[in-house]
Amino acid sequence: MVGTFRQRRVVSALLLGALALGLAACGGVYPNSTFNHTTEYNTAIDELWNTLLFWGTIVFIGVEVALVYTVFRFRRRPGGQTPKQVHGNTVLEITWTAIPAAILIFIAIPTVRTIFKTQAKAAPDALQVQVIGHQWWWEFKYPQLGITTANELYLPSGKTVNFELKTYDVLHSFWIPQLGGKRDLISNKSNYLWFTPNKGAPEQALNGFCAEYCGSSHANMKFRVFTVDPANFDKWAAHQKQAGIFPVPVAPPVTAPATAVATASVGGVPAVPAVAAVTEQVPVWVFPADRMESAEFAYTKPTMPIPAGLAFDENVLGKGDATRGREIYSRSSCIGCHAISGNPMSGGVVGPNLTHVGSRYTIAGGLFTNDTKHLSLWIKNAPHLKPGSIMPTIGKGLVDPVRKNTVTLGGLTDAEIADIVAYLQALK
Ligand code: HEC
Ligand SMILES: [Cu+2]
Repeated sequence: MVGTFRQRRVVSALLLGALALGLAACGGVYPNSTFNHTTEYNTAIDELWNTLLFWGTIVFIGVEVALVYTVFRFRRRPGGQTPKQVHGNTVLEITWTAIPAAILIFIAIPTVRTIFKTQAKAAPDALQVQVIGHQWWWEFKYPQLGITTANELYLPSGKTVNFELKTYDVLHSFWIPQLGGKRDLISNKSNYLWFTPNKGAPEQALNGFCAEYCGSSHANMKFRVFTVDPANFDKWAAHQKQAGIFPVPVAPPVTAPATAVATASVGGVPAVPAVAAVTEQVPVWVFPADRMESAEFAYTKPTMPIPAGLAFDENVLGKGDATRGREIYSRSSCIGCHAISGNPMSGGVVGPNLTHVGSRYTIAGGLFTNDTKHLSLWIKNAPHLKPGSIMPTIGKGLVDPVRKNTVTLGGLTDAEIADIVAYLQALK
């Protein structure tokens, strides 16, 4: 046995500590990890990483062994002589050029192969999804299906999805760590990214992020991704592509133009025009609420607290009338920025499409849960909840922290906002 008892104790304590640290690194739950095999894309990247790590480890060990050997073998000894002095050594120089060149080949071949594989054009039958980055939320369009939604992305497992990445304003970056990617959204240019969520994989809720600094609420520009079975995706899509209509037509199907839903004019402003005949309503399908509530997907839930000092009249909170809400919404500034297919007054494109806002789990770029309290406060005073928000303060008499004005004309009372909330929540 070499070393004293004390030295051996220190060495074994260090080894034990290293082992404990190593094991601890394996035990955690890392929901946003990128080391996954959930798509062919991240599988290819992970395999490349493992290959490079393997060759890198061999090089590291080789270099360290040679270094340590040299240090000990040729160390200065008492009475030792000056070693032979040389100048130039062709064999040595060729060797230390050839070895790194060979190593580079080992790195370059799998790297270039992976680049070509992941940058190739997506299969022509892929599901097309347009991703449009906005300060500070995400717009998702499914051109083949006629769906426009925001901040919640549904993907069918086993089907290749081809993202066309664009921006409405500044640079953003689209990133779903668990599925792979991270690609920039660049002005006046479309970038592409494609992958296929594994066929038959369990349905999942995942986090998505903006990964390119884009202004004051960059950190608040998140989204949710749901990878679901193809049959469920079809149910989701069948519902989402319908118009967002309130009151929801019920059986027997309405065949005549729904004049009954249009009410008299309010304060001289024309009533919402009647909606074209609706013969059928497909029921809403979203990722199951009980699974969203479970600990399994707790990491996707918003945690941002409501800032202090924001109040909403408890007497009207959650007690709005949806029919009245539809009228107020349809004559307020909302319609200039938001679209609701099924409400012909509402065709704005500055803010998220609200056609099925009631069927979404979150609002404002995944920042808040889509419940009565958050929705009411959001409409009343968005810039206080989200720094820099492009959506202005709507609450009558409040001061807008971005625009520094007091909201008078066009401002709404808590009772009016509560009505709008009831309307938006009815748009499942
Ligand atoms: C000047 C344009 C503008 C006006 C006016 C406006 N909004 Fe918005 N709205 C936005 C923008 C932009 C967002 C996204 C903000 C973000 O997430 O950063 C938004 C977000 C929302 C959201 C959250 C949607 C989601 O899926 O995240 C709701 C609900 C909403 N607005 C309702 C309303 C209502 C109701 C009104 C009228 C009382 C209104 N907005 C007026 C621009 C506007
Ligand atoms: Cu950003």
